[in-house]
Amino acid sequence: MNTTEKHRYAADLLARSDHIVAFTGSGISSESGIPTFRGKDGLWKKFRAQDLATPIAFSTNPKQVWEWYDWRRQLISEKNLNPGHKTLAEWDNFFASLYVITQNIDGLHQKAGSKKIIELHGNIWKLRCTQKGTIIEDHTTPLKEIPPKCKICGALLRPHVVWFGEALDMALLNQALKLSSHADLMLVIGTSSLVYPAASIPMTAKESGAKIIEINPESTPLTPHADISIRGKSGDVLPQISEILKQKVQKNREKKK
Ligand code: BJW
Repeated sequence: MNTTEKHRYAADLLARSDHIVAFTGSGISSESGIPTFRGKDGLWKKFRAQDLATPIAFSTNPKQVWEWYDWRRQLISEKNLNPGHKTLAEWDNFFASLYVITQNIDGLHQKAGSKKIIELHGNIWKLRCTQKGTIIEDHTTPLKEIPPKCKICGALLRPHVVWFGEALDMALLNQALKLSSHADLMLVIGTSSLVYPAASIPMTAKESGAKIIEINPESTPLTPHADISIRGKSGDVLPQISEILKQKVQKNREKKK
């Protein structure tokens, strides 16, 4: 199949599916200028995950961890949505049951207007009290105090994100697995499919009978299992598929006249 045929097939599958899940990773935000984790210019090429994204790193040096998150919050706040985020949000109008399950913490799917979103790894705009677990939303950049403290009890606040070695929120993970096992179609967009348990979600969908469309400039461990693997940037590919989809809808309407 050439690229155009793959786009047409993807649009066909979308048009035929009742339960669609878009499973996204940092690649969907890379065209907004937000670095991925593992690519050539990825965060883990410049920073050591064990110093910044583990509970031990935070308990050893909360200031260092918070300085890194404060820098990332500023970076994200300066970036704009890209056509990938916008297309998924627009698809809410076509597909009543479309869910976005994201590993991203940048909040850009919400900003684009997607309505049904599961954030598996948390959200960088939320801070959590290390004593009481209270979650507050705070979009201030830069933060006024590093490390920030809870206004209610004075304890240290931490980023409301999931670090290595930490369990994901079981309720969210179970909801994601349930949606995946009921999906007819899963689009896997901009993830290296390396980080577990999130990486098991597309395989759960596949084993339950869903078709898998992978959109990624690079191959991943999921590629051999995908029904369609589209090598390209999500900000290019998603709008192209959407255009074919709109033409289909228009043709169907004209036929019915
Ligand atoms: C584009 C593009 C464009 C670029 N368009 N695409 C073996 C089996 C199972 C688990 C493990 C295991 N070994 C170790 C583990 C544990 C570990 C893990 O999976 N490690 C692997 C690295 C091996 N997992 C965990 O620790 C998890 N917790 C856990 O297992 O708990 C167990 C437990 C149970 C009970 C009690 C206690 C514990 C937690 C994982 C948390 C991950 N956290 C991070 C940081 C989040 C916060 C933050 O951002 O600061 O989440 S790490 C980072 O990786 C981030 C991401 O969400 C996640 C996935 O990365 P993603 O999004 O896929 O990015 P990249 O960079 O990897 O890929 C980008 C892709 O985009 C590439 O493919 C590009 O080609 C593509 N791309 N431009 C489309 N324009």
